[in-house]
Amino acid sequence: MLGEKMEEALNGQLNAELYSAYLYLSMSAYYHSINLFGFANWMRVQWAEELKHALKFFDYIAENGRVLPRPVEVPPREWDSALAPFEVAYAHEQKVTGLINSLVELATSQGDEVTRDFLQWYVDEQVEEEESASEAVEKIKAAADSTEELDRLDQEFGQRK
Ligand code: OFO
Repeated sequence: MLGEKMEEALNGQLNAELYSAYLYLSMSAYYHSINLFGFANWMRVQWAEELKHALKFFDYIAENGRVLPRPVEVPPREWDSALAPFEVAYAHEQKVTGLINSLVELATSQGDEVTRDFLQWYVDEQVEEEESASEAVEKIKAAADSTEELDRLDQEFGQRK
């Protein structure tokens, strides 16, 4: 059974993962609106990843305590360039890594080894999350000055599954 503090913090993270999903879906909508459909696909795939993260928290909390839904913040809707959402995504993933690390610290301080082990999956996942966002930022920066390069990148991002 989860301690009260741990349950509260995990519910907070469930909410943060749902926000991440909504943020990436909003970014996908933005890219649709500027006809970068491959970029939109990349963000939609990321949305699905975040739902997976959220559901893993949901299942763990439900099995060991109580899921307590709360409102999910509305994400931004507009950005001023093709690069901007990915820069925001990278900064966002760095923030999420910090949130996961805080959960690990809490689990450790509460002597909750089971939750600490459960969180290890997220610790590893965040390394990939940061890497893929930062890689995408670099690729967009390299392609930004040429329409042809941007089109090529749009096709590449369209292949993400
Ligand atoms: Fe759930 O890793 Fe991104 O936010």
